[in-house]
Amino acid sequence: MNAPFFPNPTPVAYEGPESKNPLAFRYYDKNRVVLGKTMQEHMRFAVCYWHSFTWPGGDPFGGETFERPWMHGSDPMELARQKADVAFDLFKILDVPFYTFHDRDIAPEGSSLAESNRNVRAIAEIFARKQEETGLKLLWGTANLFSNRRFMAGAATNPDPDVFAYAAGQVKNALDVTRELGGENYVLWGGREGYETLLNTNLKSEIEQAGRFLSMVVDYKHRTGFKGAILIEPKPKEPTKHQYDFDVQTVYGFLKAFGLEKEVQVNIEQNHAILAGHSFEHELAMASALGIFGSVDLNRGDDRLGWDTDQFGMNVAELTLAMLEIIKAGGFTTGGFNFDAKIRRQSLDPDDLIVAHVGSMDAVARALLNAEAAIKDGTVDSFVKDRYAGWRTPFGQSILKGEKTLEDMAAYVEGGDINPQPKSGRQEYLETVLNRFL
Ligand code: XLS
Ligand code: NI
Ligand code: NI
Repeated sequence: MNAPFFPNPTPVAYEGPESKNPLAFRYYDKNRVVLGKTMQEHMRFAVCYWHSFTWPGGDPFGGETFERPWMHGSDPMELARQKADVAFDLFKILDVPFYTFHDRDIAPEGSSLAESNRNVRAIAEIFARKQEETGLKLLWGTANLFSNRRFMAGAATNPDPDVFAYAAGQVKNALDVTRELGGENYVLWGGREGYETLLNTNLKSEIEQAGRFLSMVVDYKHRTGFKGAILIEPKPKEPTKHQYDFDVQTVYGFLKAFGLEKEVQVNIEQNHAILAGHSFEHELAMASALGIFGSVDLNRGDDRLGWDTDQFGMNVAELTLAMLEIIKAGGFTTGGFNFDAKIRRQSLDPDDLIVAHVGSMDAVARALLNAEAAIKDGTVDSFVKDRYAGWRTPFGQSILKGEKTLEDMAAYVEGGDINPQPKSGRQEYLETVLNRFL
């Protein structure tokens, strides 16, 4: 590479809401304290390697549009090193605390698993040095178990146990590298863990295999002393017609079936939520209710398209609802907001990468401020609290504790001549209240 890709790799500054500079923050002021934590601590932003540095701008009808310098050359390891330099420049410009990657994003696949794993290690050593120099941290690592044709019929859920073993060997290396780089989580997204037709599929066997695979990962995590969280990323479909990790509630059922519900949490993605027919905030609230909220892949799907468009999250109203759920869940612990988002294939300029991240970071910061105002106002919270007050009485509590039978309920109502009167749910009123803070 001759000229540097980003000619001026200095951090983007906060200029305040009046600024019209697209290369400045208007709301994201990382040291500003909101609800007891700085914005940086709330958000824990991460930039992903795959969309920003590995994807060339192709779609199913056309190839590369970006023509990035690190994607063209004869020595793939040299290109991987160039890519790492550009990536760390962007991390610096955006002043984010974290980044994320798949093994195949950072280093080329070799002719054997051993060679591929060595390539990943070699680049990870560069990362270790760069982390040391910059203070940047790894939010999570993961293994790409979906691009290579060997995984076309699944990784853990493949009909061939050798493919299961291959995937396991790849995950072992990715987990090792993630641990050595101090990664705070490890993610498993099962893009090929599903089926195209039941005519060639033994569903029972595949679910069993997926449970075994995840149990092996958890067991290895404990034996190697990996302190991070193991996260499953739900998605209902794409690339497979049906994916087993359909949504948060389905993943919880799967974890329960294999006794892993205390071991594994979820990484929730907006676009996956809407593909499952849910809202973003539904998936967040469900994860929180089930005690498995882990992290977020921040992006935005198109409501009218049935696939993952992975656009940058810019919808402040939607992000406010999401932020309210995240705060109710206690906020992130090991997780964070990972930009699983890509610029459109017409957004060719290096600046487009910066502007997209900055714009979305600002949208989230604004959402946090809106959520803070709604929480401080307290109207919505106290409405919900009052609505469920009956369940906090000794009577409500005794039902929940399992101290009452069906006959007790019948005797209570008939004996006491109980005739409950419906109360308004007041949805439009609550929506109007919330609009005051948007
Ligand atoms: C694809 C997923 C993927 C995961 C990581 O739809 O979002 O990018 O986040 O494998
Ligand atoms: Ni994702
Ligand atoms: Ni996705």
